[in-house]
Amino acid sequence: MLKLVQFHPAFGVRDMSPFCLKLETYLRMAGIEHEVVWNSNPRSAPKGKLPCIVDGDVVMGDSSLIIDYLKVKFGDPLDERLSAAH
Ligand SMILES: N[C@@H](CCC(=O)N[C@@H](CS)C(=O)NCC(=O)O)C(=O)O
Repeated sequence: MLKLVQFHPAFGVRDMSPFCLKLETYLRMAGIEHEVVWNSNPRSAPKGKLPCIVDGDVVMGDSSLIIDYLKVKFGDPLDERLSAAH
């Protein structure tokens, strides 16, 4: 199963990083099955920052690049019905 690596929850917030929060929210809204892995050491991530994902042999950082990758792999259930006008 796809793993989302992100910081631990803190101060009642799921993740203090807006990038982690964005990506986890995307995964949940898009209905992509995933497992969250808590990690407080971003140095272990490919770009030295979190979030990152581990999807089989693919290890990828940067929330925007990850969402692009997820759209190619799983389709775009949130925005696929939108046109340039809507
Ligand atoms: N462009 C990246 C930014 C990720 C990022 O800046 N993550 C921060 C937390 S908000 C981080 O891991 N910082 C650790 C550090 O710089 O040591 C993304 O969209 O995922």
